[in-house]
Amino acid sequence: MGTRRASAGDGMPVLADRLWRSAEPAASYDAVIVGAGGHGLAAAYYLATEHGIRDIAVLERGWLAGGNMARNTAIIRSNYLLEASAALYEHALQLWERMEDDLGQPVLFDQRGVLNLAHTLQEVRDGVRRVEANRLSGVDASWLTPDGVAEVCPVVDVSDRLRYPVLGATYQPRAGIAKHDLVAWAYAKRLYDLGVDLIEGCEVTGIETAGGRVTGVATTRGRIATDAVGLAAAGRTSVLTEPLGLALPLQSHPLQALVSELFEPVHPTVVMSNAVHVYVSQAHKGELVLGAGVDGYNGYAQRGSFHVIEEQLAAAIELFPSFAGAHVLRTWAGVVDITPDASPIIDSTPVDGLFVNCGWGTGGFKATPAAGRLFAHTIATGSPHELSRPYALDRFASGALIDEHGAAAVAH
Ligand code: FAD
Ligand code: PYC
Repeated sequence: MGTRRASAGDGMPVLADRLWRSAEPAASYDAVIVGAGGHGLAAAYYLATEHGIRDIAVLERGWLAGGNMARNTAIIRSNYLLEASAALYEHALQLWERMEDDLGQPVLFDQRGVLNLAHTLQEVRDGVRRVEANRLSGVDASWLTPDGVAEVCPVVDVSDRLRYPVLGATYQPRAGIAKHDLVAWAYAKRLYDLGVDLIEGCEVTGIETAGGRVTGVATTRGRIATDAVGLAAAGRTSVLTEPLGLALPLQSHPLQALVSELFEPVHPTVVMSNAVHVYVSQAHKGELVLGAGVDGYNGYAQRGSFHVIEEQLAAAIELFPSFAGAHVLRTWAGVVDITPDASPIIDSTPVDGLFVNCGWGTGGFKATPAAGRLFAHTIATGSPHELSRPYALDRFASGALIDEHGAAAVAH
């Protein structure tokens, strides 16, 4: 098992672990998936395992999981407000619960629970409403008082000294974190076994059509013929669809996170705070993992503004005074694509053979297995899975929006 350095289409260095095959592209495939993040890999996996389609290329402009997949903070939960979302994210959570068995690889899914703190009376009302809605949807959820919060996570300051004291929290015990890079490797290794080609350093530069249907893709490594293209290119979907006259309701924004140096286990769960605005967990290795909201401007660069980092550190210290002595080890950013209702799009398009999976914004990691499974269904059958029907493009024309800005729990 060796490693290699090569050059991606945009000149970025590529470090690819040879545990999987980064294949040479063939001249044609039954299906092409654009993007080797979690969603693209999972879509290829379900196309192969549930729909018998194995002649697939997953094309990646950079390297395996070099996008948001290995830049996210790995929080997995299903405590969304609305029925369509609870159904989608709960389906994902159930797939997470059996992922290691399905893929035969470790992904370190750790159901350590998530707390969404409330600091104002309105947040208390919204949180209690969400707990009740979750229970009606079959999602595990309860409302905790400040003492209950301290019991679950003793390092949170629940005193009334805070600028915004903790008034309570929603609690989902089955939520947790996984190790995101292991998830990508697990899918990649299974795809290798299934005979799917994963091609790194291969940027799709255009989608070719004739008579209103897809005929292939232009790439930095030559033309590839196919009559089915699935876009799982978070943050860059519209770049590929706009030349076809297909404008999508998406905005791309940088989203940052950071980790501290390593500590012994001190933080047993995941804590998210909308009002003070930071979310914190402790990684398997021991780093404190902190994130906050998106940068306010649109952009495609995988870096963000310093003031966001400053504010999230201030918020963290406010809620977790014992973290004041921690040092920042590393900061980074990804590029997330956001829809007007903070919910994703999984659909076919007016171009025959072109399918989109996008708009997951700040919350698509938790959806990875479900997003892949539902997207594969759409690609293989040409019609939506029952769970993804509400996530069609036409909701932006009909007005049947799925507004999850609150339960997205990260400022947009
Ligand atoms: P990506 O990994 O971004 O995959 C898309 C891939 O497409 C990339 O590898 C990219 O290089 C490739 N690509 C793009 N254009 C082309 C092209 N033209 N040709 C070929 N390849 C192309 N979600 C949660 O649920 N929980 C969290 O805790 C969480 N935290 C986050 C923290 C941060 C800092 C960030 C940035 C995101 C976070 N998210 C979280 C969101 C989540 O990471 C994304 O919604 C999700 O990863 C998107 O799906 P993906 O994994 O397929 O995306
Ligand atoms: O969707 O839970 C989430 C999340 C946490 C951090 C970023 N997104």
